[in-house]
Amino acid sequence: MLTLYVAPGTCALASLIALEEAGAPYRAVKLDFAAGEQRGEAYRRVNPKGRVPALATERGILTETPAILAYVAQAFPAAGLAPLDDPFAFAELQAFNSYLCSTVHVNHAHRPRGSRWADEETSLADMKRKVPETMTASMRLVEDDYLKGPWVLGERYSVADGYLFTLGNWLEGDGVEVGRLPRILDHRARMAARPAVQRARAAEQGKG
Ligand SMILES: N[C@@H](CCC(=O)N[C@@H](CS)C(=O)NCC(=O)O)C(=O)O
Repeated sequence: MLTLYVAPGTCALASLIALEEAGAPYRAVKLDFAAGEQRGEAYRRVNPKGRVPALATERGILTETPAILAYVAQAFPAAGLAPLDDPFAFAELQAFNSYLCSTVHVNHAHRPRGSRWADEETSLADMKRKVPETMTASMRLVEDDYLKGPWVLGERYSVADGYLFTLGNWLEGDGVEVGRLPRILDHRARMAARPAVQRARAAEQGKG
């Protein structure tokens, strides 16, 4: 039995979607961010980074969304969530997920979590102001160059789709004009209709 540590509205949704799509046996443990539970002593023993997601497996704990997604795809190969038999296609999947993790997510974090990088109010305000521009630029790249359609990798659905859907849900809040990203919007609508995504959303709220 796997345990995934989550909080509502976070990037942990991507890992929940992967587990649901895989039909994996897991339980979700919801942290209370408002109470700072992610920084508490108990959770620091799970993930010293103080972040979600963290996946507890029988071999130990995994963190970082791209690693968790690759683990789920490989641990449950029958679900077909990654091109495991094709090194190039698997690397393309990893490149996409790494871009979301290292660039798109970090762009977004400059709005709610600017205090990771600066202390001055003016610096925080400046970082927030920049977010619509950086998020628009990174998602434009996804829209025009990386989302092959209908799924991220083309005809083949993969763990990258749940990750794009998860970060894509932040766009309106980040001041991105989503009407200019019709392919991402279409992808979002098709993802929202998937039963596994609906179950993941319920689990994210602690209703799974
Ligand atoms: N690179 C990590 C980022 C994890 C991360 O920043 N998670 C956020 C939620 S989206 C978090 O736990 N934030 C808690 C905090 O900053 O206190 C990943 O992709 O898994």
